[in-house]
Amino acid sequence: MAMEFSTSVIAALDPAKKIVVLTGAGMSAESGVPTFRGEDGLWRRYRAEELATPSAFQANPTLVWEWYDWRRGIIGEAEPNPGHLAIAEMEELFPHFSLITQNVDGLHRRAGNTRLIEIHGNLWQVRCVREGRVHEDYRCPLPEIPPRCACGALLRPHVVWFGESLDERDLTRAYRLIEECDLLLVVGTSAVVQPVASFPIMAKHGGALVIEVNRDPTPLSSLADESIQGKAGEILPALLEKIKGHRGLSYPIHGLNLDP
Ligand code: BJW
Repeated sequence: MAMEFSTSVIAALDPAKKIVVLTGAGMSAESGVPTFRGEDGLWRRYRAEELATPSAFQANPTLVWEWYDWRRGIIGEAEPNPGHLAIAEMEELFPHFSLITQNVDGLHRRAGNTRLIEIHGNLWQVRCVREGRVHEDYRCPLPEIPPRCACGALLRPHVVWFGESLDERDLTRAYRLIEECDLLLVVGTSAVVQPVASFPIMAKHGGALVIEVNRDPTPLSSLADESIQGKAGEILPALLEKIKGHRGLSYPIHGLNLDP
């Protein structure tokens, strides 16, 4: 059965508009990547303060790295799902498109998105705690836990832990995109972790339309202009098809305006 969307949702996806997509862990759930909160969430089985904080790493880098190595194993096997692919296609279709993801799994990049900010970092990057140098490391499992830099110091995952500041450049870029956007599409996030949880509120203050796609209701659901309940891997491809059908070939694809 064809999925129905309100006319305001379709109208909001005008190709001339500035669109920002903001994603969270629910985006990758259908790729088999565990979310954090909720029934099957990671925080149900592990204590965040024991694993995703600088003090946890200081106290027990081996434990923290074992957890990250396990997650890298799951993510390494995962493939972008139809929701990721739909968002990658949106980047092709909309000239003013940006993606901000809280996900560290790299699946948006693998799906083909290039105009993206990985605001909580990337699990496939490691950082020397002494020199601050970042490099990619796709080995899985890691041959040595905890891994070490050539300088002898510990390497850590290049992700943002609780109590740590987000990268200032990324945050500045994200704030600007949020302030300037006409539409914010928020997908698969529980919208509780700051500062990202404030982005939809900021977007609304700036006059943007906020549309949420989530399997379950969240604190954002009542604030959003539209809250579409369902799985990202089903809603986003359907939404994309609807937009393409509604607009015909009027999108400026790859710089070519195909309007008759
Ligand atoms: C589906 C689906 C399907 C499922 N389809 N949907 C102000 C007030 C209070 C506290 C703070 C504050 N400012 C800062 C803080 C402290 C803290 C914070 O926010 N705490 C709150 C929890 C209260 N924030 C920070 O520490 C941040 N730093 C900071 O602000 O620095 C300045 C500062 C520091 C200290 C004090 C004051 C200022 C840093 C936050 C870093 C978050 N890091 C993590 C780990 C990253 C690395 C890793 O992966 O290991 O990031 S925590 C974890 O949560 C991860 C995620 O990116 C993040 C958000 O989770 P997300 O993506 O929303 O996932 P879930 O699981 O929560 O939700 C999944 C959703 O999907 C659900 O809604 C499902 O329904 C849905 N779903 N299947 C569609 N198929």
